[in-house]
Amino acid sequence: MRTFDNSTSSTDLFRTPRVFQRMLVTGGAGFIGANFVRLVEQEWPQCEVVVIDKLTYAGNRENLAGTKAKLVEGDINDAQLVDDLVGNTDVIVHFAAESHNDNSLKDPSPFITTNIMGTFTLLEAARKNGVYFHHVSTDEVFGDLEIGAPTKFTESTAYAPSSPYSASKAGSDHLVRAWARSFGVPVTVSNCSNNYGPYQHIEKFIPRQITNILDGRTPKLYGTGEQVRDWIHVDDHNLAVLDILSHGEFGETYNIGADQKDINNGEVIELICELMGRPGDYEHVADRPGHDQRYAMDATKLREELGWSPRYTNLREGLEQTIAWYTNNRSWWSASKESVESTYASQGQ
Ligand code: NAD
Ligand code: TDX
Repeated sequence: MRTFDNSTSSTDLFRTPRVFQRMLVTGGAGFIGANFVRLVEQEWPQCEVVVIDKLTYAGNRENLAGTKAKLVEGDINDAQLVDDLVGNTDVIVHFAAESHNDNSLKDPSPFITTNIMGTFTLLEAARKNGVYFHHVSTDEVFGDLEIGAPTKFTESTAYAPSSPYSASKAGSDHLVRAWARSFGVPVTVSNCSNNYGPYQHIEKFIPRQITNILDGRTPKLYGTGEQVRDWIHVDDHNLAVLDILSHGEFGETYNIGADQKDINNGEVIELICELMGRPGDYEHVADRPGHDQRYAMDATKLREELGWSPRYTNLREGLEQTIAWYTNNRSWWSASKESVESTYASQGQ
């Protein structure tokens, strides 16, 4: 069992950074995980990365093409495999999850199995092997805020998840904190707002609209489109995770958000249509049941205690880069477009 020095104050930006030689990334063949693996190679080239990923519909080997990461195809619920991998690493960075709200409304079952049971399996391995565990979570655990209100979620906002997805993530967050308090497992937790950028599955809002336009389809806006999301570029999310890994305080939670001015879904779709030369060309479709109205993250703690700030402060520029990526990587998404859209069509979306 290793011991960890956590004696300095969390406000000490100059605390000796933790340095890792070996890292286990769960869900590293998915959107945020694959971008994270690429970032670790750039920023921490000494670190050997092993990825465990079940390669569900959302995972893709190609997302790791050209990286040095070793991909182990496997389930985070496979206790023996997980224990073997955790016994040979210095840190676990846990991204693996079922991640799409709309899917959780059709069938919550894999959300419970992966997000709750899978996290439990990893925590038990972390406990047994004395390994540091970073848990990647979401702003959705806090429920939603009123549109137009000045309020934001802070780390002490009470949990009030709305969907099976967000409830399963909330459950996993609670497990992580309990394993820290009851068993002394060294953990950190991050809760981030909506990500966008390269390699995001085309079921999600922004890549769905970009690929709709590229594929000659009409972009689809749920309901009135007045819901607000707090968009952050995936690299900014992952840079914050690196900051937490290197000098975050064990047992602490950090909110991650880019402090964008409130922008609703209708305005985002308008912007995408404009940037792609099809201004105003989108349609309203059936709303999401239980649709969360507004998310907004207060990331003051992360900024002040760990010195993080976002690199992408202009959504228009981030979207231009993302549109260019989907335009230049048609083969990455085109094979799945028809089936994603026919599933949505069967739901009136
Ligand atoms: P994603 O769906 O793109 O990727 C998830 C990955 O996990 C896939 O590669 C999938 O194959 C893998 N996976 C699923 N079940 C598994 C299992 N049982 N065992 C092993 N691997 C499994 O998701 P994402 O958008 O990259 O999200 C990653 C994490 O970040 C999730 O925990 C999510 O809750 C969190 N998060 C996402 C966002 C966002 O905007 N996308 C925002 C905040 C937090
Ligand atoms: O076609 C669409 N049209 C539309 O209007 C889709 C797919 C979505 N929407 C709306 C619903 C949401 O208000 O856009 C908003 C964003 O939808 P999603 O991309 O599905 O994201 P969201 O439900 O907000 O959750 C995301 O952010 C938090 C991620 O998928 C989660 O994994 C993360 O935890």
